[in-house]
Amino acid sequence: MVNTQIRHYDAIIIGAGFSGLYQLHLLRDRLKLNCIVLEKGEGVGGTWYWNRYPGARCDTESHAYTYFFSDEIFNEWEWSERYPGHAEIRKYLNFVSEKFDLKKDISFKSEVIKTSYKQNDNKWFLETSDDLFYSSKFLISAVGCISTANIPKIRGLDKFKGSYFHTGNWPKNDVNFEGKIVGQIGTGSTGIQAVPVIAETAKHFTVFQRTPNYSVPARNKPLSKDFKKYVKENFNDLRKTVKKTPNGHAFLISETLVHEVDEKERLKRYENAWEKGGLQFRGTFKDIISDKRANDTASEFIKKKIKEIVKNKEYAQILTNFDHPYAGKRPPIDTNYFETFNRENVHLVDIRNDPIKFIDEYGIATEKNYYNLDLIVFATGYDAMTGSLIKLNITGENNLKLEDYWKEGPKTYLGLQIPGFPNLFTITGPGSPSVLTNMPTAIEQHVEWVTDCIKYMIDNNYEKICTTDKKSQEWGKEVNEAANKTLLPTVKHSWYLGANIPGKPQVFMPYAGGLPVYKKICDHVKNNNYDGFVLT
Ligand code: N01
Repeated sequence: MVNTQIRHYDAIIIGAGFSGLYQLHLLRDRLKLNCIVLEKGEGVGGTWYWNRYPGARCDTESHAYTYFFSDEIFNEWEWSERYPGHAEIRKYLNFVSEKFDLKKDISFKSEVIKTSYKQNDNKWFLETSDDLFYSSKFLISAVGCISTANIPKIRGLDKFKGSYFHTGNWPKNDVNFEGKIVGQIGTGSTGIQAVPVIAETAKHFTVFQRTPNYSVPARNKPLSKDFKKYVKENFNDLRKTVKKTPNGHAFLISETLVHEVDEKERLKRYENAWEKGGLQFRGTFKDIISDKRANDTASEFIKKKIKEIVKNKEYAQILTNFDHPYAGKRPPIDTNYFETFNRENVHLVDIRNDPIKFIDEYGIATEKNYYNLDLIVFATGYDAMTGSLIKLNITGENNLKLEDYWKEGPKTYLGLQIPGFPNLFTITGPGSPSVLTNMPTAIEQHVEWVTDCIKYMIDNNYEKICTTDKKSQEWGKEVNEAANKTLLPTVKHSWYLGANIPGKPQVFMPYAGGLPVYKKICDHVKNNNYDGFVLT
């Protein structure tokens, strides 16, 4: 029987990943609000609860992919590898949850299916998949930016007799590839991590690539005792660094422009960065992301490296036939990705030249060939940034549906609030730096801003906060201007633009001006009585 009793809270938080956990801690333990987190999964972790695919690991180095708000957590936790794997991140978030006794206020297996604002009550009403009803004054979405998996609509997939999985909804019990003929569609950051691991046990493995992707070696390794000691002893400096770099990482971006050094010096710097590995390759020169000529030098360097690694000339050509600048899409890092194409059991198909036509009971048909398969891996990305918010089925003031309001692309002020949706805050929402940064750093800034804002409202007896259409239009212009100073909007198929989802409006979604600039803007708004928001 459906229990229609409504459970009331001061604040409801949706999602128990990095954002939701920290938001719960601050609202409950600092502001003493009565809160609950509604979480679809059976445990904490957010994106890392679902991303358990082979090779799933964070691209941010572990000493930066962490909460910085608590010295205690930082001192008590120790990462084991240069880049944390998915299981270790879940362990970390469980450790944090236990430390602050968070789980008692999280309702697991509660997917929010309907969210409506009732004007007369100035309250949000929510309905969950477990047939429960909730209401609250404040609603905080902490649903993540890349959590709505996208399986492309390929004709015949429903007829396929083997198994298929999307990397972002990976089964909890490991998938066994041994002796299997496997196909993988998609070679983004995820696909590039999965390929080398799947190839180790699959009998035969076909990778279907549409767009080649630049990748730089991750050079993952277990952390030495000395490095762990260094991290503990330099916590304050690391915290300062992640807060002052544009991407929120613990590495600095060079101040040197590509053409300020001669070719010999340039190659030396790229070579060092390649050997060191990791996302910091893009920080080798200041203008890699902003100047096409500078970018070409990085692109050529990576191309040459790939051609040196991949022995099969045809594959090397397919893997380097780039149509976009390096780091114009989110740049992946890898462990033996290109080397994997030297294995005898691995085959590469260029589906730009030989597109997939359909899937049937036994495999994938391209225009020119047919591939028998036992198992298909979809590493095909996400309906990023807006998908998970729209899925909450949100109705705001005057029965305004979020889906309709965002028909031509997301409109927000600072990526924090949407006009017409009062008292709803969106952690790392579209229009904020989010996916262009190390996520936990961006998350901490947002969660703290939202907490300060709610505190200000309580202290000053305000009941309602909402931004305006005008403000969201102005912010939209700033987001575009910041993007246009980079090469990012020149990439036509990027998920930053929503171009990976057929029919999705194409608007550059994240704020590319860097975290410190963004934080300064948010602080200015806060210090001026939340200028740009209407408080009543
Ligand atoms: O998804 P993607 P992802 N037919 O959208 C292809 C984060 N992340 O899951 O490029 C054939 O980047 C598509 O081809 P194309 C990170 O922010 C973080 O890899 O559109 N192919 C592409 O190759 C990342 O950017 C970590 O031509 C199709 C691939 O599928 C974000 O998640 C680790 C297709 C999708 O690539 C998403 O990465 C991993 C179709 N119909 C990921 N549709 C960390 O370490 C799509 N493709 C934190």
